[in-house]
Amino acid sequence: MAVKDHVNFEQFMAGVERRNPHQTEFVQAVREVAEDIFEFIADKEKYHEFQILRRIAEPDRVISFRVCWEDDKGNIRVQRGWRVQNNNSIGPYKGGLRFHPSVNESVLKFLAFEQTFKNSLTGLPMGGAKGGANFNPKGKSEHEIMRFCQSFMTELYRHVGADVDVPAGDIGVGAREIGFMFGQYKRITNQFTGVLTGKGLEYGGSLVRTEATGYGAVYFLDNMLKHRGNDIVGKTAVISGAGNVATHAAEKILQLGGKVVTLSDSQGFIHDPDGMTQEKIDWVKHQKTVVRGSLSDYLKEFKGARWYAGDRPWGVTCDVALPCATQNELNGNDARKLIENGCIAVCEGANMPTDLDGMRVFKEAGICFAPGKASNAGGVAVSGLEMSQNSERLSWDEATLQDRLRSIMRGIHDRCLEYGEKEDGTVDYVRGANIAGFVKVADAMIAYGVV
Ligand code: NDP
Ligand code: 2IT
Repeated sequence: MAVKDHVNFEQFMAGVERRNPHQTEFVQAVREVAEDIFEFIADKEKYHEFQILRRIAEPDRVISFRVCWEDDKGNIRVQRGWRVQNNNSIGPYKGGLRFHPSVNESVLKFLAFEQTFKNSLTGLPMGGAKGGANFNPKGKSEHEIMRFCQSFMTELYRHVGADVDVPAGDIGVGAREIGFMFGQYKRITNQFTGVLTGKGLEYGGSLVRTEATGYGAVYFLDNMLKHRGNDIVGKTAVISGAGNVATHAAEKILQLGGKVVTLSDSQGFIHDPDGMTQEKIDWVKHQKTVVRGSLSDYLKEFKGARWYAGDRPWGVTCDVALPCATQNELNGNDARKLIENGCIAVCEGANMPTDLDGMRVFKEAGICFAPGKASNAGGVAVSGLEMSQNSERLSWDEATLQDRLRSIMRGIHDRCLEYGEKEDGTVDYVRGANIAGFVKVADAMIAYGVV
């Protein structure tokens, strides 16, 4: 076959920008991956020939739908829901659902694109997808949440399935919402199958899934530090977020001998110089999943802490930082502050929390930097194990799952080394994760031919 003309990186990105106007988050996520991939495939004709990156950066499909529900006063409310099925070359589509007013097509396309690489990195057979709605769960009653979830699933059910697409939780979607959606799926289809993960233990959920993302991120951090002859013992950690990922990351830091001095929510951050105890973390979990109130109430419960309204925690002196709230919550200035204050490692619990400028600053400073698609993959990995358990209609014990999570995170770390280790011994985890995630998906796509 004759060698075809190839676009270069800038021409490729110009095309992505032209085809996806105003989708800034999606373009950002593609740019961050494409830079490494273009360099890697420069001398690999087959990846050009099959237009692999061009195809991964075009979702298989974007499904968008209306979600009508009735609030407690009887008003009819209308939201927009989506499922972005990015790529199913290595397994059924898999990825979370996000309910947050900021959700739009760009955000879900970026998340589905990232998920494709992340899921590949886990070594498990899962494709990449993401979905959600521009629904704000804050201040809604249990009944309103239930009616919304049921209405959302009444459309989503026709696009998902245990061997087709398996959604899970993300921002604003936890055990409660998964329960309502699973109940509705079962009611509509009359089938009890593993169509969602993150389910309750009584109806097919997996032990360790709740903790997996935060714990996994800290295992990844530990692997990074150990690779440099260091560890978490005695390290001071600054964490953003106060949700599923942040609280479990805090808990694991504590278990491994570190000290956690901050958590944050959308209203501000808490600085507790004495360090958080398990009791304090349990209070935060309760406050966010049961009371559903502000993190600022921490001050009423525990002495010695301060609340910084409307601010983020990156100015607090630390050894390690874990952004675990949302995308683009850490910019170039934040990154410079962290480095000036002596931070030696940043491990992303959220998806794309560091913007492109922030990543550049970390890269130039040569600190350990773990991109979310590698370091927060523990959640979807245990989701993959939940799918395996559902398929064999068995439940594995906690020790087995904890072991599997630890070894999957170690496997991801080692896959990053394979493509990211430099001659001077330092590791570019971003490059490592991008390339290792890409290769498996790309080779599967080549095997299928032009589809
Ligand atoms: P939760 O809904 O449990 O918690 C989210 C936390 O982040 C809350 O404290 C919330 O504040 C804060 N937050 C959300 N949006 C914003 C915003 N726009 N600005 C400031 N703060 C914000 O979500 P998760 O912990 O599940 O998810 C956190 C991140 O981790 C996301 O990026 C998600 O995609 C990623 N992730 C989650 C996984 C999982 O298994 N759950 C797996 C892998 C990645 P408030 O309480 O005020 O709402
Ligand atoms: O971003 C993510 O990896 C998740 N929200 C978890 C997805 C999943 O399918 O468990």
